[in-house]
Amino acid sequence: MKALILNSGLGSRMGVLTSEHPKCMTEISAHETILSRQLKQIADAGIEEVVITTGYYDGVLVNYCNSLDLPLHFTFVKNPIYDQTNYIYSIYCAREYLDDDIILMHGDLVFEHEVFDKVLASPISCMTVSSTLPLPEKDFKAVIKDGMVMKVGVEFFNEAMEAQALYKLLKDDWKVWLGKIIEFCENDKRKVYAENALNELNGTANIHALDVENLLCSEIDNPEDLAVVTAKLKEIQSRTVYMCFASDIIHGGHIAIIKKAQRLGKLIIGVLSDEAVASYKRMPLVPASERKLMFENIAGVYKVVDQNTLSYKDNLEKYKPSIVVHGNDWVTGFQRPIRDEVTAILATYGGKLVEYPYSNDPKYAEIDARTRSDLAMPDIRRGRLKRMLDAKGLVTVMEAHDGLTGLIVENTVVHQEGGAHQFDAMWISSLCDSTAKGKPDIELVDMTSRFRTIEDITEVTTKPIIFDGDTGGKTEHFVYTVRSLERLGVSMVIIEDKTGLKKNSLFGTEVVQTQDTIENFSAKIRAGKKAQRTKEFMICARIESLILEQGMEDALTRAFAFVEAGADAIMIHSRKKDPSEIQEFIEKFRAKDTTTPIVLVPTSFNSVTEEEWKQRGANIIIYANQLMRAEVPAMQKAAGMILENHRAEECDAMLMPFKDIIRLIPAEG
Ligand code: SPV
Ligand code: MG
Repeated sequence: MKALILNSGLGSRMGVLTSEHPKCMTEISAHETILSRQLKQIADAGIEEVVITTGYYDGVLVNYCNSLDLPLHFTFVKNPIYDQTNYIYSIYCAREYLDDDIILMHGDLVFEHEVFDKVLASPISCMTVSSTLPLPEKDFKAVIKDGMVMKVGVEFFNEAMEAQALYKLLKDDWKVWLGKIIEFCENDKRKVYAENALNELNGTANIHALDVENLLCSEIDNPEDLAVVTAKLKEIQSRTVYMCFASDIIHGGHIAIIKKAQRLGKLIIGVLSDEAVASYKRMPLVPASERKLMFENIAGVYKVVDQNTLSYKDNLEKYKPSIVVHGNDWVTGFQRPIRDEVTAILATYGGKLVEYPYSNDPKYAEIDARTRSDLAMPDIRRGRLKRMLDAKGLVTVMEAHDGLTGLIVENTVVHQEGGAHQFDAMWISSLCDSTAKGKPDIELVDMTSRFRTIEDITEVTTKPIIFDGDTGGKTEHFVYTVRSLERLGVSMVIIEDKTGLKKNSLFGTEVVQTQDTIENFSAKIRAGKKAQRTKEFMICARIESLILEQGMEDALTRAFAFVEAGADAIMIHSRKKDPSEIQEFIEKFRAKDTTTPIVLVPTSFNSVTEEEWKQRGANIIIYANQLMRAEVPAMQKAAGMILENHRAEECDAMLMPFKDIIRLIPAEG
């Protein structure tokens, strides 16, 4: 594609403004002329070849273009009789350079970027018109029929719209018009507009009327026009544009949309907080403070600000951007409510939403997949639980006991209020790991086997892992367990203050269970903390006092002692349906310790919502066995139905087709 700019005219109506240079060099703002603006827009669009017809002050014009230092290749064609002809003859003089798709514009035309973007995006030949501006008395109007330009001239008032000489002309259409221009000039019709030749073609040049309504697209004929255009440009240049980003990395697709947004005004970028990102996809790899730095270092970004919620409300009310830019992917799907809120707020103050097509380029999907696979790496996975706790205050954890349940925890998403709700981490329960192997939960399944379960899960997932370490075993063994878990990328081990043959807590006092002494258990914690090699790994002390009916005081004394010994978190457990003893513990613990994370396993006391636990001061909620309890009755039912019916047909309705199960399993390239 080539650009053709017609600059042979005298510009005599501009008065002294054109006494020393051609009209196109008239300044329209502190740092641009009509021509420098046009050329910059052309270069930004990736067009490299520019043909400029000259006449009046051609030497000044050539030097000026070259001094702009733009990535453009110029061909200057002088119309030797510019003072006796119209631009139809300038085009004729340049005809040998015009064998391509052409962007044609008059040299005195000023248009805003959005207009040029629309022209460039047009799949067919087009001319800019306005359905909203009044018909000018003496300037171009286009007669339009079925959306196509039939005639262009100053004399048409019927079925016409205001029109500007900014065209995109596909090669074949341009050929038809240029042929007619040549015919005119060779028959000595050189003092008319090039559009007079077009008008004889009766619409066969296939030029579509591109309605740019009130967007700036005006020619400058006299000082009054100049004043109007300058004022409008000032308003355009003061516009602010808002975009929000949640990504960890910036790739070419982001840069392309940022560049487009920058053309619409001063670009403010909102960086979504870690908490907000984690609430709708996953904990970001890069914290918000660093993500902000990335955007601050992109040339031309006006300001980078925090966006603390998925909702744009706070920032739209604070910054009142003239325009919000977003990909069109949120027109449907779970982000729709966010979009609806944005459009409603913009409407309150006359702001505008601009949506660009969402890039489905496989190379960006590949970058995303690569980022995801990085998340699975032990060093990256391990530290994310701590960061998530800092960012969200409360994290939710679901039990996984094999690769498949790991995938379910990894991928189950519920869309609510414009966000995507999912589990933050996985719990590798001793109860479910043992049950999956048909064994009792008495530390019978040895660590080698437990680690194998972790690996089955880490191979196919990315979310952080909390490991149920039972009693932690002998202190001398526990120190090895800590390092093995760190190597596996586990974020936290929870060990319970019991000793001897451990039984599952849900049995409570129905079975004999012995609580360890504060001294012994504190020593185990200390040894574990000393053994760990990574700074993010956490050891959580689980207190069994309420399970074993030792009272609240005992629970609290232990909790403070274990924190003193180095525990990174405290888990308090209960098997009562009534949550009040847990609530009392949190209240009393928080009165003295406001920071150590509190972990809960609300299997029995399951009526309290996550939000309420958060308000009370809890930080980690573990759903410890629900997936196992869901699968066992389903399997028993299927087995029973087949036995009853002596065939599988009857139970088919309750079964998931295997093709759907297979979809859960990622194909690794
Ligand atoms: C587990 O899931 O193995 C636990 C939690 O330790 S509980 O079963 O509630 O004791
Ligand atoms: Mg357990």
